Amino acid sequence: MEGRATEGEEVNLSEAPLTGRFHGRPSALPVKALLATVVGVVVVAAAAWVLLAGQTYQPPSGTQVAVPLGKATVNGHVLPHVALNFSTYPFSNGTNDGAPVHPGGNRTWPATGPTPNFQVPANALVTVTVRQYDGGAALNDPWFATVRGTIGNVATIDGRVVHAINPNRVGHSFLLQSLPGAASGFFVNVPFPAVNGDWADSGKHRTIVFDFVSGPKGTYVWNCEFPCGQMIALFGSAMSTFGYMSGYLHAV
Ligand SMILES: [Cu+2]
Repeated sequence: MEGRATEGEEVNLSEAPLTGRFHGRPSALPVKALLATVVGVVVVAAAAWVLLAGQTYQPPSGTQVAVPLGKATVNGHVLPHVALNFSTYPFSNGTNDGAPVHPGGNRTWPATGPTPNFQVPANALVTVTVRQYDGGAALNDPWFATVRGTIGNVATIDGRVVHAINPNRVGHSFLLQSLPGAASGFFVNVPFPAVNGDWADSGKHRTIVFDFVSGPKGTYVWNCEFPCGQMIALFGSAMSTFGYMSGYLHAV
């Protein structure tokens, strides 16, 4: 990932020039200050709206419908068993393994492909296989380095069963939860370890496999908890634009 280590610069206001600031009558100052603030807020809001409107996300491959694998028994219940597959990339344009990542996407943004949107049967065993091609760094909170809500609270990483990964070497993560008011308590969290070296074109990746039982019918949302964006403490751009490091899971 590029540009992760940007700390905010401190500005020493005591060194700001103090001359020539005010020219109006003293009684006009609060009104001018208020007007300036209002204009500033409007300009910033307009700029944000224009930027975000230009980034409306369109999944290049639509919604991935899970592949049926037959039946599985979980805690004495026979459930449909299905499979999902996706990859996490250090960029959001071009192709990998022949699949478009995000045509027209911003190359400097990491992304999930070929789509971040999934459909599974309700109350089914879902086996997810992830190929993680990105480098990484430390989580803000090591809590997210622990696997939670999967079968056995484990994931298999490059063939090894783990309960947690190193919180300082995380590439991306998958935190899946229900929307407010639906399927209360549904929660899955799986961290993906970083690749040493950064680029999907190198062909290097980590393989993460995990199983979870989907909840009742409804729409669920997932997002990445590794600060892999830009600006806003690295929670801007790809992290704050829906569809790059976030998406839907529809249980039908
Ligand atoms: Cu991420």
